[in-house]
Amino acid sequence: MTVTEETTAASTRVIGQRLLRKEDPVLLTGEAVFTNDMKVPGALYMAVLRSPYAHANILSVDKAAAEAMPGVNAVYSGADLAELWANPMPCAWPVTEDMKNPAHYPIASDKVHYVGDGVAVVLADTDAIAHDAIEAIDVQYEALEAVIDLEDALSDRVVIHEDLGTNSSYTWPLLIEEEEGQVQRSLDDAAFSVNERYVQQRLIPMAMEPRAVVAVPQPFGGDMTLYTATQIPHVLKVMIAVTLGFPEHQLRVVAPAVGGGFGAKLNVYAEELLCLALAQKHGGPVRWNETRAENTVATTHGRGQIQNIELAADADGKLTAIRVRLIADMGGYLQLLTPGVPVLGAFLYAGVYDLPKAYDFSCTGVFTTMTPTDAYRGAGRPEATYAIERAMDALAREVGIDPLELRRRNFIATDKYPYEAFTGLVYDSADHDKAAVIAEEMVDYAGLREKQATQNVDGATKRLGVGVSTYFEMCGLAPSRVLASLNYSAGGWEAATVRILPTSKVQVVTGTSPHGQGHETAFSMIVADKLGIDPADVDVLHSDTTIAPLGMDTYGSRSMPVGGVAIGMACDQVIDKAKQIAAHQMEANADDLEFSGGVFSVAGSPDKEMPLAAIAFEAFTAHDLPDGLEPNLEAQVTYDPPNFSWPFGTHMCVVEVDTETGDVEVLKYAAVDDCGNQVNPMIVEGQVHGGVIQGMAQALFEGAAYDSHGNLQTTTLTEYLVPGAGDVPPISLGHSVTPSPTNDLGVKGVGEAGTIGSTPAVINAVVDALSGLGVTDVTMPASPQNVWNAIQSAQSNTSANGGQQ
Ligand code: MCN
Repeated sequence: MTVTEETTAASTRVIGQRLLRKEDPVLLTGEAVFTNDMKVPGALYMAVLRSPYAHANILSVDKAAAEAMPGVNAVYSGADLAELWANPMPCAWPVTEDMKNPAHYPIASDKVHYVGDGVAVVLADTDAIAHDAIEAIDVQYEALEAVIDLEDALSDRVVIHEDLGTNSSYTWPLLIEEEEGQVQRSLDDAAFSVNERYVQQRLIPMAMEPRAVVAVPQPFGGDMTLYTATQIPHVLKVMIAVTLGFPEHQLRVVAPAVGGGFGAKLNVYAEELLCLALAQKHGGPVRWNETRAENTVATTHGRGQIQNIELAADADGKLTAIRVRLIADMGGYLQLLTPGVPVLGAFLYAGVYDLPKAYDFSCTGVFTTMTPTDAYRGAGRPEATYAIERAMDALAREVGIDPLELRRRNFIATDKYPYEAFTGLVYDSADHDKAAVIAEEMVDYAGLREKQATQNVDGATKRLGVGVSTYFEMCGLAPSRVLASLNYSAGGWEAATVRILPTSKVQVVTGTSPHGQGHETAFSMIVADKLGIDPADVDVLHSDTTIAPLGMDTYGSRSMPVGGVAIGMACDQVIDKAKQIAAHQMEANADDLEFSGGVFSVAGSPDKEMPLAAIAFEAFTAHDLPDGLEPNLEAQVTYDPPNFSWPFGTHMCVVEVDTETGDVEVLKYAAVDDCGNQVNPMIVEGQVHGGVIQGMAQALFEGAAYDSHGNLQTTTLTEYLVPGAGDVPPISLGHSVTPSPTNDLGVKGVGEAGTIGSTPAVINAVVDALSGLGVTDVTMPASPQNVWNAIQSAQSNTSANGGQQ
């Protein structure tokens, strides 16, 4: 079911239509070329031997048996390759001046810090020989104690990187008070308060395509092409140049078809640097393909936080202060954005609520002996939303009112937008009540509450729960100056070129790098609308640093609000130029020209008109252009957005929990999301749908499990429960449309919204179902076992308290 408002605030010709995705036919017919599909004659296959220990000294690496195997070209230990690295692997987000960042090289030489850390590589004639050969390498280790518990890690009982002297990488505070001491005073004076502890389990991103790399050097001259399954060809190129000292102008990075990334392909990985450096060393192509099991340890994980959140409220339940303390699991090393992920969330722990300047946030990033963490769909923002939305439910129980009513009392009022938040950030536009009303109607909220009162009686074994979550996404990261203030090492701009070819077909070059989102379709629609042409006449070029030399790539739901807006601006510039040519050709004043449906006409002279197609040919022949006008019909824009974009919404989940088995059945799910004007509503719905399932997966199914020795126990899809189509309920989508005032398309991002809204909605529903039994929290994922344990422990607490809950 889809509850619709108009999908765009203004009626336009193409934008707002549900066009089928033009990128799908090649994907559906298997024609798309992924990195590992590439035929590269003469390539050597690389395999990486990975540490079976979470924490150990490397005593020796015996390569002899592997080297002697037929088909093996070379075997290298970390020590053998040490001279190749001009610098350690990059971390682009040093969140504090004194952040501790251990030197991290693509292959470990003397010590390993997680199961999966690379210790040696083989180059061989085939992938199979390379994998056989790594098993013949004999590495002797001195095992050290693993550290997998975040609070244990913080205690420094076992220091993982001895040279740092501590496991704490950094502590990042954000204290905002109207008057000094206000947070503590508000907590002390609160009519109602809650103090909650939540655990964000580690998640393993599971893109359909694991990672893959092919490095192809030119035989002469030193040029190199790196094909890699990445979200960030442009950022990667710069980082490789910096890390390896590789001449940037001789490096081309291409992301061929990429089968999903979800933030985990937003990184600079050891295997990319290894393939490139070894291709250079051997003077021929080197390739690597990650296995699924390898992917579970060698690709970054997501989440991994312990959250402590305190809310203070007045007698009406209105929030007066928030205090948050986080411990964030960095894993064994800092990858590209590891330390910044919880910092990004720091701005969202007040959710969509009108909080006075009484906010005290602090996060400590801590090293453990597990796979490094980094961005995973939402990156810090789902974690923040989870904490505030769970805590709002706890507060509602404390105040004794309905959780939706508590939220309504705290919503930022629509007439306060644009709204300057306590952080100084300006939220662009929102109507929280509208989204909540749509969601309420979709699930019949009032009816459910009545049903719950009759169903959840003493002794009931099938209990009904209703979960609510409201959210802001904070995406389109961001004005470059704001990123600078957060110590982020890159800008937030995006580049676009719009080029009208002589026969009036259009080429668009974008610096975004889609990997499933459908940019080719959506961006074609923007151009079609602006230029009055058919979207089929637009070709969108991307993901190749030679074809699209400028770009900041795809993450943070930025491609539409930054990249798409840049394309719209480039179209406007092309139209301006075309107008000068049209005016010249029609001997009219440019100010008198109107442009509509792809045709310039002279105001008041309906017979005088010139189609864009004719102007394109004039620009090509250059036989009769205005003096001084360059013969092309092309514009390039580099757009640095003036603000983040602030999508928002309300999600509601209805569950029935079996108290005897702990089984959770999702009966209904309603997601109401507002990303401003929707360029392609079908793509938007697909994004929300996928996002909701990913968030629901965190709530109910997925979790990386480590044993006490730091061994990952969920290395296959039988242990790591990625939900299949049959595991998730139908999801009802609704939306409202509140255009962003900061760009002329009125768009906001949507790629992460579903993930952000859904996890707390599901867990709030489970806890709501069981709150009559004294349950206030359930460990994620809310598996039957975890739910059953929560019920048992609540009941034993109840009996220990003499029956009082
Ligand atoms: N869109 C639209 N109208 C809007 C907003 C967006 O039609 N108002 C369309 C866009 O044109 C684009 C799609 O929706 O085709 C998502 O746009 P946007 O919100 O700008 O997000 P990005 O394209 O920047 O994608 C990044 C985002 C993130 S951060 C993750 S993680 C994620 C996601 O997208 N990973 C994905 N969606 C994914 N979808 C797939 N299939 N695979 C992934 O790895």
